[in-house]
Amino acid sequence: LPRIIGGRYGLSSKEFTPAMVKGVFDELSKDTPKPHFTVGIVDDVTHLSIDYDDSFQTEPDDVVRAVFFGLGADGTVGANKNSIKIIGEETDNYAQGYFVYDSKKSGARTISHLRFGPRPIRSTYLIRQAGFVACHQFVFLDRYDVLEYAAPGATFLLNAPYPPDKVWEHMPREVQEAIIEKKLKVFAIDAVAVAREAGMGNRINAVMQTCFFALSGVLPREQAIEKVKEAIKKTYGRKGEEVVRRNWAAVDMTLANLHEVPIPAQASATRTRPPIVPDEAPDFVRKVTSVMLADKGDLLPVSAFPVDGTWQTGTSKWEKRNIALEIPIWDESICIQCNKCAMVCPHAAIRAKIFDESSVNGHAPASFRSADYKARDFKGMKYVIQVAPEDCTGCNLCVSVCPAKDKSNPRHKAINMASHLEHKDREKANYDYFLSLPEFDRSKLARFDVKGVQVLLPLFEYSGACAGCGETPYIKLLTQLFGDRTIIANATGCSSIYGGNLPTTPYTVDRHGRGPAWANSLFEDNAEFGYGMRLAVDAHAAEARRLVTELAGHIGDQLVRALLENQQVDEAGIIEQRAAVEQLHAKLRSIPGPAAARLADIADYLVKKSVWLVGGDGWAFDIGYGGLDHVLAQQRDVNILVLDTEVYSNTGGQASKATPIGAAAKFAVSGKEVDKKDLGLMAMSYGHVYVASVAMGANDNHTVKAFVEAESYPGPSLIIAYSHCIAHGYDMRYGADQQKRAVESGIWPLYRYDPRRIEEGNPPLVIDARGDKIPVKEYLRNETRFRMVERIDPERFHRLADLSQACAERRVAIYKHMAELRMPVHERPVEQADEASTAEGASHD
Ligand SMILES: Cc1ncc(C[n+]2csc(CCOP(=O)(O)OP(=O)(O)O)c2C)c(N)n1
Ligand code: SF4
Ligand code: SF4
Repeated sequence: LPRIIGGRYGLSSKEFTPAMVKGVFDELSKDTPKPHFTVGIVDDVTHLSIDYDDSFQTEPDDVVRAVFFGLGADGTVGANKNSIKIIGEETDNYAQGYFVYDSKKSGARTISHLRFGPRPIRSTYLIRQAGFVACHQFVFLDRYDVLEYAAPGATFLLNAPYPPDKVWEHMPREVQEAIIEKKLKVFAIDAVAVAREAGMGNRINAVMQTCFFALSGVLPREQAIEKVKEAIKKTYGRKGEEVVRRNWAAVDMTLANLHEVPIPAQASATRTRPPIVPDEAPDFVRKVTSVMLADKGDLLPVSAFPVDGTWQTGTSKWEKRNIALEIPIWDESICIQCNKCAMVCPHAAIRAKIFDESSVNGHAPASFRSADYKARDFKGMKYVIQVAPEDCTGCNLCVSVCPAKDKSNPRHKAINMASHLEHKDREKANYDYFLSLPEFDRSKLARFDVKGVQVLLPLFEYSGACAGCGETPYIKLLTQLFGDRTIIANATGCSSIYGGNLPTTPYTVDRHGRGPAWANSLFEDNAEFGYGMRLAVDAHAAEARRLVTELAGHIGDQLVRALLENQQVDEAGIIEQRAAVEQLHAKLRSIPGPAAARLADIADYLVKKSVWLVGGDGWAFDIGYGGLDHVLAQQRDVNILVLDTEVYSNTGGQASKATPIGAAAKFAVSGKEVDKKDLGLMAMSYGHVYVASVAMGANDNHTVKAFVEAESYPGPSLIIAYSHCIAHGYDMRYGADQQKRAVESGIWPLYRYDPRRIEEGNPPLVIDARGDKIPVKEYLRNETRFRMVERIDPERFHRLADLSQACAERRVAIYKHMAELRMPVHERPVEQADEASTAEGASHD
């Protein structure tokens, strides 16, 4: 009988190469092959994986192989796709491209693998040995073994922020040695300088693409340049002539700035590549995370992974991406200490702290600056704004919202962007010192405004969201306000990707090792998922309260009263409750029996939890709407945060029911005809739901107020948060300005509907912005998603813009009317989390 042997390959999207195929055949030809095998993973637990000779290759010599390291959203992948098209269409070559992205939303690493050859290309795996390697970001030389892809004698193209005669000395020693050993030809260009001179900002794709064609010789130079320009016109034509003209200018300036780097016979650098993570990183981070960060995760053996599938949080702090070309530098003499910069930063990379000078250790770096704190509370304290230079993405948002200017030079603000290269080391020392300063004592928080809450420790930091992201500042705020009591059910979308990312996780813990709990189920079931979390929390809390009463004789009346009567309405109450729970734990250790053991397990539920259901508009308005509506129709204390980017951002910008009228999006390319659904108004129709519409960039204090009110409301709350997004098509540094325009034009209302006001005899709806200050067109014209429609069909644009104006006016009129309505007072049907309601809650199925 033939022997049948089963094997698995490509596990977790891993590579399956000719070397592995040969390994399989070699295994089969053994006298006693393994009865089952895996190939491509190192399985040191079941020992079923087979060995193979990784250096075995079958690729023919006449195939041109090129590998490009780029930064997500820097245009490298797009340019390479264009190159494939050009070569595929303009030469007799066959072309192939594979694009490998890491898990960051953008602003992270991409590797493009391009093959060109005279015969159809059937190599369905990535390139290992390339004749051309390009590194579009100099910092990558410190982080990745870029030249591992270079075949002997290959050409290496490097974007370097140095003149050609200085490039060599700035390379780490390992890179110099690899260049010499492999006899590489090295070419360098300061592509950012060229792009900026051409008016392209930091977009270097056209420059680097031109270099590739000039060096690779796959097409005659003149013809290649002509084709690159044609491709630019095709790609960017819709964005306007100016964009095309600037790209062309960048192409024309490129070759004069491309230089061959002379290679000495010996490596001269004393600097070696820095360790991926520092020695003080936790064991797991050093042994597992760092391997993934170095792009060698596929080499991790099975035994490296936790058996129960849990994954460490608080690891993004070990991933120093250093992707900013410029970072904000603080001028304490101008700062008015408003904390707006810290509030808006998508990456928690600029922070505020107030501290008592007498309590610090006195080892401040000479460059560390602080100022006297200007406020009635905390008199005599010091204040500091500090950037995390290695985590900042250089998005510029903080600088653009900073209101403080030097009167004699209004271009100089209290924070100003300056070269990362020049300031990194100094600011890194300052930031390390900043982190060592004591955290603000939460129990002392008296003011719930931006100035007050931005000194609280964020428990969501350095995420892989896009530079300038409009979603993440809301999540960061959430963790600052509600700290480790936060429990988040996250719908699939951008927020589940940057929130639950690998290799590092941005949700983190405080100095007690406590942080938010977070989980993602699906796109479509998040409201139900989070509702289930609430029911579970309530059931545990009710059981804990029952056991406290049952064991009252052992625990003591005073502590029992403290535990059961504390309403935990503010931070001081929460802190008192935590202390009481600590005392309870101490008592329980000496109380025998299963009831005490059970109470010890669940006692932490006696501290109030804050349950949040978080997701995008695609989830809340469309795919998860049924569940969301169901949860709103209950009476449980859940808080819903909709990060409204008005499209499905995570999957490339498909229209949702939140997409506004006139916007071009996928599935609505010529401009959406119908206005966005008014989810807030629908939720208000229930009467018992707290509803707020916020836009942090337009009114940040309003956002804080809405979050605090929503959380304190003991029933369902819904916050719809305007989140600017790269899908809207403008430079994200202006995100806050654009939010302001949205509010001032009536496109985006600011309001708070609080059913508690009904009981006070007041209208429940309060409008917090007028919405008739500027015409809607003034808002629309700043975003490509609307302008595209104007370019293609001006008449349609004007029609849709007029409709949009009418819709905005209608919305404002409805809200104004509602804001005058006093409702009959009735008892609020909100249930508390007692045992009866838990039993009833559990029967909702
Ligand atoms: C049922 C289902 N359909 C489609 C997807 C693919 N998908 C994942 S995230 C996403 C878009 C999320 O958009 P949105 O809720 O607006 O959040 P954003 O990414 O904009 O933050 C889609 C379509 C999915 N995961 N599940
Ligand atoms: S530039 Fe952007 S990422 Fe950097 S500190 Fe400012 S807001 Fe944060
Ligand atoms: S936004 Fe400007 S003025 Fe306000 S705290 Fe930041 S640096 Fe100071």
